[in-house]
Parts: sequence; structure tokens; C-alpha cells
Amino acid sequence: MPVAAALALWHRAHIYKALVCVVLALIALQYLLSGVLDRRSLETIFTINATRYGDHSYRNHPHGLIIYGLGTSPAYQASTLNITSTAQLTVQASRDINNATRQDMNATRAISSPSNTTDLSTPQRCPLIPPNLVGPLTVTKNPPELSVIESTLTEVKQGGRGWPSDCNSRHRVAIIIPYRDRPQHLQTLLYNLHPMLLRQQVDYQIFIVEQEGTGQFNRAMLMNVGYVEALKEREFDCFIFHDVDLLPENDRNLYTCPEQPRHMSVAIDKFKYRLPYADLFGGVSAMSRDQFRQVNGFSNVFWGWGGEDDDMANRIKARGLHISRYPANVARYKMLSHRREKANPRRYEFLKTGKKRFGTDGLINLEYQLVDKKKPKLYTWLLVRLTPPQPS
Ligand code: NGS
Repeated sequence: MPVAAALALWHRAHIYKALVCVVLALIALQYLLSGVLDRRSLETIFTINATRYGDHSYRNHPHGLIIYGLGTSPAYQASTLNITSTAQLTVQASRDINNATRQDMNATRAISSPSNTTDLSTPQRCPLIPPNLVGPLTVTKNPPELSVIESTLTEVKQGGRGWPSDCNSRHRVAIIIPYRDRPQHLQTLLYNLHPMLLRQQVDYQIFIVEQEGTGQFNRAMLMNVGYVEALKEREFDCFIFHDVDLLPENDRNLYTCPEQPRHMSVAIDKFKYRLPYADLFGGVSAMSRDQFRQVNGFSNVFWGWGGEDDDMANRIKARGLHISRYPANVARYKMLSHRREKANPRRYEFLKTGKKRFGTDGLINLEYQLVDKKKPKLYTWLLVRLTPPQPS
């Protein structure tokens, strides 16, 4: 029928028109997207150049990459004891990379001078994920002679400093090691730690803070001193508080500071690689310069073994922060054996009353004397005389 045929023809023509519209729309979309992608890659180039202005741009976005960073909900606490699935890690990693990229872009927008964006001759910013990580490490408990270690670690500079040679590090990290009378442990730690930090592409310096005399050890106060003294040298943005007897077993446990304070020594061989309790913050822990200042550092009242790290965990919570952790298969350590130190009999009492002192006891009333300071090849050594805090 001619009318029906005409109608069919008319319908077909409409279908063709619709198809043409869809194709045109797709082309337009592709064109627009390519514009966005171009802009993104331009911004990346700008960001790379921005890092040349080290101090300035670094301070604008001080947070490091949290590759596997997770929260500390009870569910998470349970999950730290198991191996986290690769899929989970990947999701977290890409989320963090996206955040970092966003931060980079913000930093980029803040830079207005076009002359900052043209010179590509200086090293680029290091990649978010250091490319030479190997994962599980062979830990050496019997290191060679100190002189041999010194001559092998050619990339380490006087005072225990290291930084990547081919890119600008994203992290300026002070490693603070409270210390007394454990030369063999120190040698072993340095032997294991330096190569790992170099692979992690952090710009770091190792500080050994030694307590003078034979009185009760005050780990917390030594870490406060380490923080203060390190900042006199350089504007570190990240602090790793590190016991001398813990050897990292995996270089994916990045010595950087993420958004939240991070407990690093989650799984220690001595504890059968299980976290003893959810709020543990002892062993090895990471805090940014600002977080540490925000909590007023560690308490100064804990003389003898135990409790000072629990008090720090309380400070962190009181300030609305929380302890983050890498999964237990990454945050693994071997502990070197030693005599058990004398526990502080008053530690539970101080823990209970700690809250009252958060504002008055810490960096704010820290008193010490710097007795000596030296910079041998593998570390910066500070000998300090601690002054017990006066009752306020
Ligand atoms: C707790 C201590 C912490 C200590 C943790 C692990 O009991 O300071 O054991 O110690 N708290 C109190 O004593 C209140 S460890 O065996 O790793 O030296 O960090």
C-alpha cells in the first residue's frame, strides 16, 4: 500500500537521522574528553616543575602516599591480623593515588608564573610508588664491621642522610631512635635500614638520641628531644620513632607520613606476627610534624619501661586523630633479643591521669641539655641530659 510504504520510509529516515545524531554526539564527546586529558597531562608537567621549588611546594602538600593505609575500626583491627586481599590493596592504592594527583593539581593551580613551568632539566618528582621495592626482605642479624658497612653504603651521606639521586623526594623524614648502650643492635639496624630507605626514595636523616647516665631510661622524652633537635637541622615533615631492636622485613612498609599517625610495627616475630592489642603505638610509629605538635609530643613523665606509647595513643584519640596501619603481611619486623628492662611501676597510674596533662606535659615543658652532637657517616648522634619535668 503506498501510504503504508511512505510511512515506513518516513520511519526509516528518522531512524537514520537518530543514528547520525548519536554518532555526532559520540564524536563531540571524544573531542571534549581529549581536551580534558590534554589539560591533565599539562598539569602534570607543571606539577613536576613546581617541586623544584622544594620547600615551598612541599609544604603545600605534605601528606605522603598511603598505599595500603586503613583505618582502625574494630573490623579493621581484625583485618590487620590477616593478609589483605590484593584487590583491596589495589583499590586503596588507586584511591590514594587519585588523592595525591588531586593535591598535585591544587598545588599546580597555586603556581602562577609561567616561567616555573618550562624548565624540564631538573629531576622530576619521585613516583608515588617507588619503583625499586622488592617486598619481603632478607633481614641480617649479623652485620659486617661498621667500617665495611660505611664503605658499602656509598649513597649515604655524613650524618646518616640519604635521598634519591634521580628524582625529588616527596617526603622529608627524620628517623628518631631513642638509644642507650646497644651498639650491636644499632649496627644491625643501620645495616638493614639504610638500603631500604634509599629504595623507598625518601629524603631522610637518622638521629640517634642517646640518654646520658645510668638513671631510668625515658624513651618518650628522648623522642621529644629528637623531634626538637631534628627540626633545628631541617624542616622535616615526617617523623618515624623507631626502637633500635626492630628490623623491618618488608620495604613496602613505607617510612612516610600519611593523613593519620601510623603504627608501623604491626606484626613482630616476638608476638608471633600478631598485633598484641588494638591501641598499641610502640615499637615503630610515624607522625607528621604537625600531628606531633598538635598532640604536644610525648609525655615526659614515663621513666622506665612501658606506658608512654599508650599515653601517645590516648593523645592521638583525644585530638580527634586515629591510628592507621598497613596490613600485617607488610608491616612486619624481627625483634633483636635483649634483657627485659625494669618496668615503671607507676605507668598505669600515669596513664589513668594522662588526660589532665595532655596540654601541659610534653613538648611544651620539655627540658634537656644537649651534651654532645656528632655526625659520623651512618647517623647523627645526640647525647642528651634529661631534666625530669618539674611538678606544675
Ligand atoms: C604494653 C606496654 C607498652 C608496650 C607494649 C609492648 O604492655 O608500653 O606492652 O611492649 N604498656 C604498658 O605497660 C602500660 S614490648 O613487648 O613490645 O616491649 O609498648
